[in-house]
Amino acid sequence: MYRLMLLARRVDERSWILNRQGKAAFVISCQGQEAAQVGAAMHLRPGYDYVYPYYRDHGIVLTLGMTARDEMLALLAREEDPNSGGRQMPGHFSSRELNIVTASAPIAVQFPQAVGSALAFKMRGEDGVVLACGGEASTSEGDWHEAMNFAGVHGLPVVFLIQNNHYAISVPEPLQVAGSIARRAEGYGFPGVEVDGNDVLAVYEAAGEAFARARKGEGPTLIEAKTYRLTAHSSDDDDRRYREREEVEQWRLKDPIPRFERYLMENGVLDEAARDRIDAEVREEVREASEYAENAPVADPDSVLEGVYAEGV
Ligand SMILES: Cc1ncc(C[n+]2csc(CCOP(=O)(O)OP(=O)(O)O)c2C)c(N)n1
Repeated sequence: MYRLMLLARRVDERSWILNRQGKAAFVISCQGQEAAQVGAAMHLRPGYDYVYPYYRDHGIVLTLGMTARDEMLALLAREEDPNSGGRQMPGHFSSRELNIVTASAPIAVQFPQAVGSALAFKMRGEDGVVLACGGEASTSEGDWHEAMNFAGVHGLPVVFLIQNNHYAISVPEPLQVAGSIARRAEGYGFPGVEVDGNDVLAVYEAAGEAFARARKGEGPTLIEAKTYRLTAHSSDDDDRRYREREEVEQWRLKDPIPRFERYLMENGVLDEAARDRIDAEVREEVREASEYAENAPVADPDSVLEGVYAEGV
């Protein structure tokens, strides 16, 4: 989990560099949310369970088996990008082999779709689980409430993971969320838990219980992971206009990666040599991925409508 969190962070950092160099048009970060993502995604069986990620979920797709190279190919819109052949926005993940369902730009539309996949698992009598992710602002949308209700009524095998990072672009949580997100689950007839989203082990444990319940046919769970995004909303946003630097610095002290690193070292799982080796390997993986993608061909403009309209209908 430590390596995956670090990989997500380094891919993200590299993406910002490529953006500042004018090579990547748009970056949307997972920085600060790696623990919530990796801790939950560890319970997925790639290619069997289904995932409806949201645009920040680099940690989720990397845990499932996407690579740094896949991420860089998508970021730079290359033909070989396995998500969409360079046609989707970065962060709109998709993989048939890994059962990652592509996202649309409107927030929260993934939740009713995820619940539909969970219904299919139930109707087929299979023990698959669907993970559906979003930020706290997506819980303001009707789609989320409809999905929660339908999942509760039909006792579906779906885990809702809300990564509450306290902002919807510039809108702070108190102007967006009434009451507690986790406690809303009770109204839909299933358990909701609030967890420290910067503690990967806490998320791992909460998600483990949720996945086990779903697999046993005991229905949905809502997990609200309290976390913080350390970067601006996207590379087009200037977060200095709506939040104090002191606030960001306070949250940097709770950064999930150094926190987990300290824990592993204190408990004798990781030492400085192993830490440095993992860091060097991850940096090299990301450097190679970036170089590969920069040299990869962009999609042929004549193929722009492929995958948009059905052929031969
Ligand atoms: C239906 C809809 N409304 C508004 C937007 C514009 N928009 C994109 S991301 C975003 C903020 C979402 O915040 P949250 O769900 O908390 O996730 P975060 O980006 O904070 O991780 C908004 C308002 C959109 N994409 N779709």
